[in-house]
Amino acid sequence: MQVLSNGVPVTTDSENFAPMRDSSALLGDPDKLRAQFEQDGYVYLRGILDREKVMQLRGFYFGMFDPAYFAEDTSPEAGIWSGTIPAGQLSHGVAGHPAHTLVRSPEFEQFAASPELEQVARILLDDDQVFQLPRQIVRHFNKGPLSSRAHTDFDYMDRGSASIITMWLPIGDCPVQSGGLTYLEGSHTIAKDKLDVLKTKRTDRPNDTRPISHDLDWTAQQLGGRWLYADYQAGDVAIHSPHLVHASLDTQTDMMRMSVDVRFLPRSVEPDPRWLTKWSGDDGN
Ligand SMILES: O=C(O)CCC(=O)C(=O)O
Repeated sequence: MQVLSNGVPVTTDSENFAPMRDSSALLGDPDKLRAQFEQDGYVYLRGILDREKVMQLRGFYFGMFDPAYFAEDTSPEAGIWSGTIPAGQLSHGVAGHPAHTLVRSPEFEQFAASPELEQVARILLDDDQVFQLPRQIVRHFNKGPLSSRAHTDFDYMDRGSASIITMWLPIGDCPVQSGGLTYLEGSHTIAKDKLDVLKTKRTDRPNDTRPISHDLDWTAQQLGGRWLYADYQAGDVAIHSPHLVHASLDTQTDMMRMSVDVRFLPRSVEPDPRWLTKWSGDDGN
């Protein structure tokens, strides 16, 4: 099956598309893990969260939808799309939509407070006092030509400190064909003005100055580097620098992609005020 992002094919030969480095073995060696993060702009840690807890959150979320959204004889936890959007289903993340409800639920709060996440944040930020931003985003895609465009996080949070890390958590298994996160190798060291000049050149969102492009091949041709992928499993975490260019891939399976991103920063630095309130799909940020 071809790999796509926003309906545009992504070249997958080994010169353009490569697996992420798995840094799980460095978990017991904080200095080496931090050095790897600084070198690559990301670390990919497999199975650091309890799979059962992750799958329970998936089941809790999909359990809030109309059963017509799911294929017959499948559980909400499996998250298998029926191929139809039930009448009356609200836009993603607006008040009343399950994603909006989820991020305000005790179930989610407990999940986001998993000590494994804070422990890794302390290592990567090299600080014992870390803080999780309250604006935590739930993403969910059924099959279709839609995914996150190439961007850096700092373009969405540039009214605060850049001493911040993002954790991307697949809530369920997410092989490449289900549309997970992809990183542009080595892009965290590229100067901002080199990224900024690309933003108007090839974009399906001419009125939004934040994304670089919806075309991942074109982005890699301009900046160099391969797109890095993973066949994520529930319990894995991919963590990136706010300067690393990343995007996501289209969901081409009936199994829906659900993920959460949470962000940590040292308590001593100034957060972007837009990230201090709960996320809503229509908050414009
Ligand atoms: O999950 C996605 O599609 C994009 C997530 C993202 O860009 C992020 O976590 O920074």
